[in-house]
Amino acid sequence: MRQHRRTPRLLGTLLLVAAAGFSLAGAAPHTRAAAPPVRLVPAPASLEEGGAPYRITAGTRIRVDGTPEVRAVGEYLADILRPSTGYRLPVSSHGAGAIRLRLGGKGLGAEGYRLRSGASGVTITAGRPAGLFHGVQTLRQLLPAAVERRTVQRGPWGVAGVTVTDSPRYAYRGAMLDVSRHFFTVAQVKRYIDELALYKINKLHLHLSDDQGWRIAVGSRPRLAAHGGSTEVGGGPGGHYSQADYRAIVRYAASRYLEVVPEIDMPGHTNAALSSYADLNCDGVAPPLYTGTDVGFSSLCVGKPATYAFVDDVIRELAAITPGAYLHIGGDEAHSTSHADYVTFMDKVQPIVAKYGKKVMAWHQLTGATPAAGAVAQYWGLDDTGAEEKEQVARAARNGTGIVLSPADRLYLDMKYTADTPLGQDWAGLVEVRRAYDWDPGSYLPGVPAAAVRGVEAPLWTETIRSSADIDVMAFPRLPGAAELGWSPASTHDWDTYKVRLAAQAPRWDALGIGYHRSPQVPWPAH
Ligand code: TNX
Repeated sequence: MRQHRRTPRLLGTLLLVAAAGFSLAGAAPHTRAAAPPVRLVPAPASLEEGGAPYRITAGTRIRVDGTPEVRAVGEYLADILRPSTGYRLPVSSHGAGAIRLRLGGKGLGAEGYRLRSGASGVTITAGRPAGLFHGVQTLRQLLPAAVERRTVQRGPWGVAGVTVTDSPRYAYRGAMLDVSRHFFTVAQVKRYIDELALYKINKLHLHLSDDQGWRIAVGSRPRLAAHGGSTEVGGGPGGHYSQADYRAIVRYAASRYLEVVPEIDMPGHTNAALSSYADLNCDGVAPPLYTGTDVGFSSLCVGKPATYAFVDDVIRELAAITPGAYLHIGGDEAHSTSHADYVTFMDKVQPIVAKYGKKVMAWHQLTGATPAAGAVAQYWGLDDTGAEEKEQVARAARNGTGIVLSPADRLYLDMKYTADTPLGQDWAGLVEVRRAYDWDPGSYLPGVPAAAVRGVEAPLWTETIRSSADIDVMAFPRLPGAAELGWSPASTHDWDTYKVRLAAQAPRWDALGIGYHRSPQVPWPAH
């Protein structure tokens, strides 16, 4: 805790040093600082600066502990560094290596790490490979932004002398991508995963079904993908993931230490399913496919046994290809389902999730029914959502339901930044960068015990989002703020220092080809 409190002061000092560094670079362009100033997002739990910098050179080797996971993290690091530095950077579990990835250390937890850099090299130590991976993200941010480019760049490749001791505030640090309203290919999802990994996000929630499209092949129900997946908002061709595609996403996410949380939204948001199988409708008539953006008009037929045979098929097949602990069953905006039917539905469906070895995750409307043991409710209300609705969530939390916070007027990445943001919606208001960052997940919902808060998630709904460029400009720069809320100790929370650390990310996004909203709230460097 003492160390935590030291961080903001250190960051303040850093800003002064950094400002001096910049003016120097401006005055004499060929004078290159030994290492860039330390500006990390998310803020680490503890950062001590001082000592000589390390410089990566043509002779640098990466030494890894001999397990396949650690070696893979070493290769991942080398794959980032080789194209821009042009160096060989061999990865080996033998001999010397100035960059070391090692398992060990005490008290770093499932995802924590220690990074020490000095004249002789950089050592990242972690209890688990996930921690090494997060430490590698920190190392990337200690290097000049040009290291992210895919062609050979001019060095030097300095890393400031630091000791970072770091572990996350929350175990659940998520981002959601709605692949239903518009379909996104496996390659597009992988690209987003790489962006999430940069900021130590560890959950990818995929919204796989909605009124406009069913996006995952279910072998026992082939029309869901073949018919239900055949369009999207605006009437485009849609698409779906084969189970092999989905497994490839899960594997790729795992290689970046993210767990996939798949969502099948029920009982509402189900027009694509209702259109695919007539017997899921109370009147036995399949509606046409839907390509608009209304919500709340569809419902599975709660009274029919066919509904639960369907849910069993879907959950069984999805659970079999999902190594993660959670299956998200939606449960939001069931405006065409009576309250009694909603409760009945959730009482029948939650045990199916348990039967296939998974825990229930659902939007917070689930707390209006009876959440199963071990369930997690995802809050997507607003700051000014009524006290009664918040109290219902708080009561569930006090009874053991976990809470993930996605306040729509804070973390919905599809909300416009300002009235003239070309993409997005504004039903929850305008969400500029400061608003997205400047709140505390630990005290956000009155009456929720701190221990019930599992973390945060930034959802990106895609009614208006069609490409990776669209994803990027809505996610950046708000996503790193969500990541910091999930990772960094509350004691580091400070908009004035955050905005400077955030601004320093922009050259990295430029190098990575990530377009972003140049919010006037953030002191961006000149292009
Ligand atoms: C509300 S958030 C929805 C989604 C929409 C989103 C658009 C939630 C659980 N339901 O169906 O896509 O607003 O911002």
